Amino acid sequence: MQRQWFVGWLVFVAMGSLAFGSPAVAQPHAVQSAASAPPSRQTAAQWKGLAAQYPGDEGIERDPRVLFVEDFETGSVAEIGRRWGNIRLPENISLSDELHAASPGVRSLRIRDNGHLFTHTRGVDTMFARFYVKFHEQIGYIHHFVHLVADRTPEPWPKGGAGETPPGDAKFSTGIEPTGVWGKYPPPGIWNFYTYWHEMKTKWGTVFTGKEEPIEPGRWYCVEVMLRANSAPEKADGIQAFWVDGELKGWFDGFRWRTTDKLKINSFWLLFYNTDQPARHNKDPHPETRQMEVWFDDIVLATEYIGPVQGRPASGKKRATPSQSALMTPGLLIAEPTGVVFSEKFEQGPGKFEGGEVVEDGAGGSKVYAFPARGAWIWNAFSQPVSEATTIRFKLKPLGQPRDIQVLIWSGKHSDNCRYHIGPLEPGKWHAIEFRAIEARVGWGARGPSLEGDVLDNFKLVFAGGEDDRLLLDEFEIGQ
Ligand SMILES: [Ca+2]
Ligand SMILES: [Ca+2]
Repeated sequence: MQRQWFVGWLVFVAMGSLAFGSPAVAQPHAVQSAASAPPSRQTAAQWKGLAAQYPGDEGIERDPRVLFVEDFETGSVAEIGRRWGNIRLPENISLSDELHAASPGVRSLRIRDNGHLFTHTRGVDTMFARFYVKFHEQIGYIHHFVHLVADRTPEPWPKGGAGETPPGDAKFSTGIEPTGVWGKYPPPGIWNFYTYWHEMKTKWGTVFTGKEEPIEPGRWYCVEVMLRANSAPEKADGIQAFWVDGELKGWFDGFRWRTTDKLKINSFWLLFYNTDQPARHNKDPHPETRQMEVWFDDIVLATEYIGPVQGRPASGKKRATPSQSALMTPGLLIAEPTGVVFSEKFEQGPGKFEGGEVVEDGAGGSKVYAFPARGAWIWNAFSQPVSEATTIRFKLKPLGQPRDIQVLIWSGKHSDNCRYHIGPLEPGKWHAIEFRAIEARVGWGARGPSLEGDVLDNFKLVFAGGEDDRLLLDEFEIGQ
């Protein structure tokens, strides 16, 4: 049973065109640091950093406080993308011999125009992210930049969510970004945080500006971010802070980032995202002369302050053993289903499904379930306590123009429907849908309480559409 489920997962991953090239390899086993007093702005200004213990960063990847290391010294861009787990626009990403003065290696990463690398670490309550960065001398204003993310239900790819306040048990994130402050500073501007969490007051995230020092284009900087979760769901003692070249430049505290300590910081997004919007917002007089290029190097993610590279490697030029995404270790970030507890393929009829009819799909003679906009549902055919692992998976093929496809699951606990919205699906094609039951939430926008801790004993699929529009459903499964 377990094996069957796992094979199904691999097939799903392949269908999603993901670049998981290497088999799962366990990360070096890391231990949580002993609990210590919450840091303050005063104590943080005195931190020396764990990089001081590893001249030239040599061996830093073996420190139990270190979550992830990338020095861009090993492998091609494609191989780097595979070990991170997700890469966007690799054709814009290259290896470069531009180096910062303390660089212990010979290569950095260059991104032009748009692109990203996205990865996961084991979930932590405090994440530090140190990276070296240089902007092109003719850089323009940048739309979005490097992010740290806490995501309860991580996927290999970064999720959207712009303009949406995330539920307090699902997600929070912060970006360290250059901003022009509406044209007050020349490009790329000054560093600030661009932050999303459940208590943010504005639709489009909240900005936190530290010491207002314009970033010089063409010069390397060592930037480090700390994102520290609140210590208990009811406490507003979360922090975010940033350092530039080892000096504390921004400190913001008093955040109740999350409403459950099951939500951990677990994702790092090396993002370079550009549109023409920031040039307009900052009234850039010469956007056409801009060169949107950035270099990155010597990234270390850890549970304690890292600090800039100190000294030289004892062995001369060093090369770190590259880290890889924690998502490649099944069950490390979120419990995985160990078996299929319910399955319906419609080969013997509709089973307990109602609202539609069994038809031949045509392809391979498989039978599938066709239903109109009012929906298809299954009641009391299973009864599963909803845990982190509870996963619902099925395939859908729209005929006509079904819109607003969504799942409704009645919650006895909340006396309301929990919803999960399925994005627009291209008609005439089969699509693999998979989500965690805890992602289903009360409310039209599915931003209310989660189905977590409830019982899954019914399921309904509905959509908006005309009289002749149909959805085809097949291979419905619940994993637990
Ligand atoms: Ca390097
Ligand atoms: Ca079938």
